[in-house]
Amino acid sequence: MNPLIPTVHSADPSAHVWPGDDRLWIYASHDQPGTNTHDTMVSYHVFSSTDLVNWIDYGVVLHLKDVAWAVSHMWAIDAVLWQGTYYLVYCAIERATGMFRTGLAISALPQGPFQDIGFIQGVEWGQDPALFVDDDGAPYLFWGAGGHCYGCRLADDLRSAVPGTTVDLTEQLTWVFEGPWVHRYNGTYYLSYPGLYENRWPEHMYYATADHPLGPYTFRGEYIPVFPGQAGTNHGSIIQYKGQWYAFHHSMWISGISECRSLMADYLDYNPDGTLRPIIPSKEGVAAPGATPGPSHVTLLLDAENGAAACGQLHGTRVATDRPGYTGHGYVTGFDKSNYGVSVMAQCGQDRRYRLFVRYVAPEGEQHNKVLVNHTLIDQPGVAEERYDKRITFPQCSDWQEVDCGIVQLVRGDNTIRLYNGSGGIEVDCFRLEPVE
Ligand code: FUB
Repeated sequence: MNPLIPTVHSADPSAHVWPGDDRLWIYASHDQPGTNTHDTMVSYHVFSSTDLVNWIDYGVVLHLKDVAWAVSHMWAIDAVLWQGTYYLVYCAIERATGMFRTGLAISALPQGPFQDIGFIQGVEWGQDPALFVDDDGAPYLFWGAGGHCYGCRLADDLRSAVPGTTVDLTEQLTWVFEGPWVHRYNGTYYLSYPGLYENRWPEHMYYATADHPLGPYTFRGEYIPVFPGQAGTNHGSIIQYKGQWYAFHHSMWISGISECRSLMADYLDYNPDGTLRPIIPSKEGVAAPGATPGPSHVTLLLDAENGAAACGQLHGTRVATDRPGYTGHGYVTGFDKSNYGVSVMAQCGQDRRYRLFVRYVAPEGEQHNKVLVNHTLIDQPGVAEERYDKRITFPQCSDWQEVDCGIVQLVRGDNTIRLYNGSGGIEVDCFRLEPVE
């Protein structure tokens, strides 16, 4: 159902299906709840699903604090799997020049977290990047802002524009304002983009087609009109998943605030002549073929080992990878001194109750650890009343299992979850939060 991701405010969805992976991935920018400006955007989220109804939110995957060259405005993004590495392709204002740059950040896993490796050389005012890899393996970058749109061929390391290949596509893309996205259908290149009809807000979604990624493009019209509850902006991606085409975009359906957006998805179809059938954004939204449609269920999965890269922290503990079966990049071990622990950050769009699970092993016997949610010790159901000291019991186990820590209240914005004690004897893989409907 729409909004697709009701639990956290996110926008500018770039949807991808990676080879050999049956999940659909969305890379999205993040709006702080209650904000009335895009200028405060500082981080990105990643979501995955196999049915487009049940989703995993991996939390913050890149934050401004970890991008040395950037000062603000972490706006629209894209992602690419390139030579075995996942790249987040994003934009931000460069500290030295005040100019939008197109940053690259890398991860060995599609869900991040991503580590910045600098910005693409030869691209100026590189807002709203989209990276398209053609069938022959050639990478192209598109970007656009303030009523202009450009494209270029990228070098094989993605780090720079190939000199002499940049084309100004603005005149070919009627009403273009920003946010290009390129996909291919039946051998034709489709460049879709938010545009301002007669230079007036809000944005419509338009598209143009070409026989080559860098054009020339022919304007084809609108595929998402302005709709009730739309934000001032719209921005989207088009992709085929399990045989069905989808358009991902955003609205202000939950907040009613133009800068506090939520992801949307609708079915997209082509006419026999290859033109797109315009979409009316629907409450029903989408489900993958064979899946039961219904309200989206978004699990927050926060890997303990991500630490500061995901706005969490390792308090005296360390990351290990020796024990197989962990999620993400590893797990956290070394809880062997008083108050050693680990914390993760959970972002929410609204105050919401979740059931919290911790995935762990405790081979040496039952362990007792404290769990804080936003500076408050939580009680395990049925255990807390028996004792004064609030602790969660982690039964002995030598293979990964989850302990149910009960229902916790998260508040809109940033929430810190911390597990600590210091008795040793435990290794922590991840925190799973299931919204209580
Ligand atoms: O999300 C911030 C900005 O709003 C994006 O970069 C634009 O495309 C618009 O969606």
